[in-house]
Amino acid sequence: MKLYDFRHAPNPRIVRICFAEKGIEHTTVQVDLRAGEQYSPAFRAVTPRCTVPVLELDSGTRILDSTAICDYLETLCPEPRLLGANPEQKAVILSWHLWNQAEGIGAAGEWFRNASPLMKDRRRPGLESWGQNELLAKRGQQRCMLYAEQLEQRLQKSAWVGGDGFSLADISALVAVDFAKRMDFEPPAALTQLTQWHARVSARPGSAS
Ligand SMILES: N[C@@H](CCC(=O)N[C@@H](CS)C(=O)NCC(=O)O)C(=O)O
Repeated sequence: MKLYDFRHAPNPRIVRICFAEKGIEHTTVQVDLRAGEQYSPAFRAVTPRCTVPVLELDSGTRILDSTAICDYLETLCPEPRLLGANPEQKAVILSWHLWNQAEGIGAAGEWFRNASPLMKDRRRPGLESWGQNELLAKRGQQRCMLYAEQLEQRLQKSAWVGGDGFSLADISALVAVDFAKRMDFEPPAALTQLTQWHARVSARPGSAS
């Protein structure tokens, strides 16, 4: 199996942590998004979306989305479980995971893409050029705070984001919070459950991936 990755990007990190938690062997190819390698003819032949992660199976089949890749890894190697032990748990975990991607990574991404000089004319992934927008940068920053507050509320009710144990929902929430931190977002100290959960999840060996 070959993972097309970029070590500084959030969605590939979700997949890297799943690989590490499950101890699944694979090779990695770095696609340097800062250098524009996602637009190269060679990578466009891998995916017309020009995004990472992509998982290429030994059969040649390619999986083009982080959630689909994590689901595939779970089916291939069910232990340790990251998507629950039954359909109900899986649905709850996925509902939090998808929320983390849309509202956490999505918020930090909106801020990053509209504020960072690295992302000039790259407000959206893909070949089309989209100019940056100051209002969207501000909105992304505000959405990061809202996400952190809502995550705190979830963690007041549940020790883990997805329910009874560590899961994909904790992985994507960690990636979302760390991505926001790279934009100088610091969750307020009053968000105590979030702070404790973040320390607990960060201490797992796989989180260094
Ligand atoms: N829904 C996709 C989103 C993939 C995505 O947007 N990846 C970003 C990195 S986190 C990317 O490749 N961006 C390319 C670019 O910014 O040009 C997934 O979860 O895998």
